[in-house]
Formats: sequence, C-alpha cells, structure tokens
Amino acid sequence: MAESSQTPNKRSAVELHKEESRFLRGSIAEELSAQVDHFSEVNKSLIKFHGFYQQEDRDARKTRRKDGLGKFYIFMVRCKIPAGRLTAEQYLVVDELAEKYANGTLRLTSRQGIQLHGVLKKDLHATIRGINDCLLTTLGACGDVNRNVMACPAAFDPVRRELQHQAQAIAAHLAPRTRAYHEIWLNGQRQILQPSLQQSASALEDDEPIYGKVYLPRKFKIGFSLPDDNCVDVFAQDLGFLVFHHGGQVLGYNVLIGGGMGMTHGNAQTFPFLGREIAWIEPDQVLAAAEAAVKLFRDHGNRADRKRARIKYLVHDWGVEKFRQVYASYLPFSWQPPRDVAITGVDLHLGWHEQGDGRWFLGISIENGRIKDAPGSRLRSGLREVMARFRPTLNITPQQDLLLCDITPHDRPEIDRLLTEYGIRPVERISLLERYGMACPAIPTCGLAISESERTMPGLIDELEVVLTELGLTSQPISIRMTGCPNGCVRPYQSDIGIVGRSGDKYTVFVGGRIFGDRLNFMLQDLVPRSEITPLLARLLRSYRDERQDGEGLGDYCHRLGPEAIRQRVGAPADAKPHG
Ligand code: SRM
Ligand code: SF4
Repeated sequence: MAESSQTPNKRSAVELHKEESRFLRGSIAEELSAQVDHFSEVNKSLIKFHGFYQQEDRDARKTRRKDGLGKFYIFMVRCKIPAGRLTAEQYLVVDELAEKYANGTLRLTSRQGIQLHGVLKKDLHATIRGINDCLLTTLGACGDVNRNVMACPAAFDPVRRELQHQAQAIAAHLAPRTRAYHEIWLNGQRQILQPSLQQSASALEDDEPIYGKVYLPRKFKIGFSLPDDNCVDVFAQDLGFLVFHHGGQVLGYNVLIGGGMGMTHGNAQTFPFLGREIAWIEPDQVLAAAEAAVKLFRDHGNRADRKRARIKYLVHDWGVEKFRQVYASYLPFSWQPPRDVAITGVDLHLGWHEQGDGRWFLGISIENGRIKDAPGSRLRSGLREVMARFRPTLNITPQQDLLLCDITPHDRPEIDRLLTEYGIRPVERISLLERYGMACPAIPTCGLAISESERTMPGLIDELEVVLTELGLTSQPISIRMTGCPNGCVRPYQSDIGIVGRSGDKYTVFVGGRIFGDRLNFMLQDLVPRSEITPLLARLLRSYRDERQDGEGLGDYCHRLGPEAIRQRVGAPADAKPHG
C-alpha cells in the first residue's frame, strides 16, 4: 500500500521535515549542544516526536519587547503514561525534575499524562534523561504518531484492569521504533522501559514497520471505555474501544473511529466530530484492530493540509459505509457489525473506594490538573509527603485528577490527616461544578492560545457557584470545560457547557452536550466577553431551574429545547452556527 495518497509536491512542509529527518534525528543533537536558546523551524516540528514543545513565555513578551529583547524560549515536556498508571517513586522523580528544571509545578493532562512547563533548552537533556531513568518516557507523547493510550483509571475490577492492560499493550505495539530518541537523550543506551512500553531489542532498530519513514499524517489517539463509565470520553478518540462485559469477563468491543475535537474559527472545513461505530471485535483482536486503523490513516490521511489531517475527516468525507469497507480491507480477520450499546454513566472516581482486594484508593480532585503549592493549599508538598511515606500506586484520570491506589485500611486515617494538614480539600468540600470542570493550560505557555483558560477558570467557577447556590442547583452535576482556543484540548464540545477562547477576552459559549460525552453541544453565543459569561449562563440556569423535567440535566434540557429556543431564553442572537 502506498504511504500517502497525495503526490509529493502537494505534501505539507512537515511531511518533508519528517522524510528528511532520518527517522526523527534531524539536527536535534547538534542544535541541542549549540549555544542558542531555541531550535530551528525544522527541528521544532521534529522535537515533538521526542515529547516536547518549544514555547515562549507569553507573560514576558511585552516587557521583553519594550526592553528590545527577543522571545523568552521555554519548553514543555510531556510524559506519556499509558492508562495514566505510574508508581510513587516515578512521581517523586518527576516532582524533583519539576523543581530542578521546570517551573515548580506538575500538570496532569486530559489524556492521563504529566507535563512539565518552563524547562530551558540547556536543561532538556537532564530532564528527559531523568524521566527515562525512572522508566517513564516522553517518546511519542507528541508528534504524528499514536499518542498516550487512555483507559479508565479506577483499579477496582477485572474488566477495568483488562482495559488498562490492553492500553499498555497497544502503547508498546505502536511506540516509535527509531533509535534516534535513545541516541540523543540516553547517550545511545537502550533503556528498559516500564513494562507497558517495553520493546524487544530488534524493535529498536531503525525500521518503522507500522509507520514508515514519514510516520502518520498527524496525531492519532486511542482510548478504552465502558458503557457504564465513559470517563475517557470514548467518542472523542480517533480510535475508541467500547467494551462489552458480563460477570467480570470482557466479551468484546465496539470499535469507534473518527472522534476528534480540533477546529479552526471561521474554517467550516474543520469541526469537532464524534467517533462512529465501525465494527465489533473479539477480545484477542484489539492489537490487530488498532494496527489496521493506524495503517489506514497512514495511507489515506491528508498529508497536504494539516488542519484536515485527522482520521475523522476520512470518516466524514467517505461516510461510514465506505470507511467500513476500507477498514475491513486492513483487518486480518472478518469484519463483524457493531453491536447496540448506549453510554449510561460517567464516574470521576473521586473520594475513597474499596478496590476489591481489601485495599483502597483515594481520588483527589486537582483543579485543572495543576499540582502546585499555593497559599492555603500546599498540594504539591502534601502529595510529595504522601508519596514518600505510603508509596501508593498512582493513576491519573482523564479529568486531570489523581488516584492514590493500593492503600491499606490502616493507612487511611493518617493519609486523611496529612491531606488536611496541607490544606488539600476532600472531595466533599469541592463543588460538583469544580469536580466536573476542566481547563487547558492556554496562556502563558501555549503558543496557540487566543484567550486565558486555566488562569481564569477558577474565578469563573467561583462566580457560577454563587449563581447555582442562589438558584438551589448545587446538587446538579454540570460539566463545564474551557479552552483558550478552538483546538479543544479538554474536549469542550461534548460538555454541558463549553467555553472556547475566541479573541482576547472574548469567548464562544456552547451548551447542550452532556457529562456522558456522547453528544456534541451547540453554539449559544459567539464573542461573549469574559465578564458577560456568568450573566449569560445565569439566565440559562434560571430557565433550566424553572423548566427542567424530572431528573433532566442542563445539557439535556438545552438539547430538548434546541438552539433557537435556548437562545431566545437568554437573549442571544439567533444566527449562531453549530460550531465555529
Ligand atoms: Fe492539545 C495542541 C495541550 C489534549 C487537541 N495541546 C496542543 C499544544 C501542544 C499546543 C501546541 O501545539 O503548540 C498544547 C500545549 C499547551 C501547554 O502549554 O501545555 C496542548 N492538549 C494539551 C493538554 C495538556 C491539555 C490539558 O489541559 O490537559 C492535553 C495533553 C494530553 C496528553 O497528555 O497527551 C491535550 N489536545 C488534547 C485533546 C483531548 C484528548 O486528546 O482527549 C484534544 C482534542 C482531541 C483531538 O485531538 O482532536 C487536543 N491539541 C489539540 C489540537 C487540535 C488538533 C486538531 O485536530 O486540529 C492541537 C493543535 C495541533 O495539534 O496543531 C493541540
Ligand atoms: Fe492551547 Fe488551544 Fe490546547 Fe488550550 S485548547 S492548550 S489554548 S491549543
């Protein structure tokens, strides 16, 4: 099969960078040792495959410009952690690296990874080396490859454990095999990765049997979910596996393909899309089904226009029937039709839970995934002490929260006491709005941010909590997700409320999705100034309180009434488009 359906002269510049990179080497090693604080344009796209991004401290921009200085280059380093599972020892190493080389914070991500921000170029080698020394990796955390594989992080039943195991097997199978990473960051040594990413010696040769030398047209994302607990947002994945299970046994999976959130304001050719049910597979067919989807994307994905280079556009443009036929031609087994299944729940896994083996896990809500010490809550120090003393196994959740697992009943009171001592709030003291809320990093680190997100979300939550209290709605779960641009990094187009950066302090407000993540929301109003978001949502929440049906969630209410009626209720202009 040809590596790309596009002719070479139509391919994007990044395609050429990849092709000429000698399996992702480029001149990264040379530039790393050069006395400059950043990488050149070509290497800037290649370093992503190695798990880090070149960024600029956007807070420093104005003063530096005034002082006649150029950009203050910083780097974001991302750890790829399949199913979000790591040990306390690994966490402590990353925490130490955050102190030594980054901005003193750890950022849990919406795909169960960890990011460090503010690393200087001169410290990249030590940071990435340190991450590998504790048997984590950054290889393939970014770039045009399979990204971190997600799975429900809770540790309490055989089905979830099987999904976590499958996530790790896929991560290992689809990890890039180039030796470039090891040469550059590990001085040519082969590290023995965490079991999930272990590769055989032969797999470390410069041969990419699955990707080929130009890798994928774009990123590719895989997640495993349960119908009764869609905490991974399976419909947002390029490739989602929705398990069928009975009596603790996995019976098979529906394969969903084509989910993705990214879009560009004003470009109708780009849009969020929910994954479509494509096939049913048996439990032992997972790896082959994943490899088939990746190869299909490799061969047919758009290599000319990166804005349309996601598998969702193939599903959309071809239609499900044609997509199925092509997918079936990549499968080494006979295609079977998907089965009927509905999403019936989502669990954030917060608070204390019995694990099923006599031990417990504790889900701690981390506001927007940022682990830092702040006045009144020394979250980072508190977690460090708990890790050092009790050595729990850890799971990062798809909602940027943290589960401390394998805790004995004996240790529970002391862990509770320590968390209180450090000002870390138990889940009971955190509003439902905050628990279900997520925001992306945006300014000052993200180069694509148009508006604030992580820094403005806590204030917005405070304002909305006042409204919810006045309306008597505090016991109603409502998912609110905010991003600093339309790329959709915390999946804002499926939530009850999505707030998406539009232009400086103006946002587009979406409503009508829901916590289950199985429906896209619609635009309520465009270009809403930050200061107008709470009054707008207060009007919506008031009509919801007055008109909702028994047990109806906010998103379901908006969906039932439809865009026109909902816009009328809040006094929003009638002409908003679905997305963008
Ligand atoms: Fe994302 C780009 C942060 C999950 C869609 N994302 C970025 C970059 C790297 C900006 C850049 O390219 O320069 C952001 C770095 C900001 C920073 O300073 O840290 C960034 N994305 C994040 C994280 C950290 C958000 C978070 O709050 O947790 C998540 C890291 C996940 C991880 O561990 O791998 C993150 N990004 C997502 C998700 C959610 C998901 O995967 O479930 C999405 C939507 C799903 C999807 O892929 O469609 C997402 N990120 C994007 C896009 C849009 C891609 C597209 O199809 O158009 C971009 C832009 C791009 O790739 O060019 C992007
Ligand atoms: Fe950056 Fe936009 Fe992603 Fe937020 S949604 S992290 S602003 S790319």
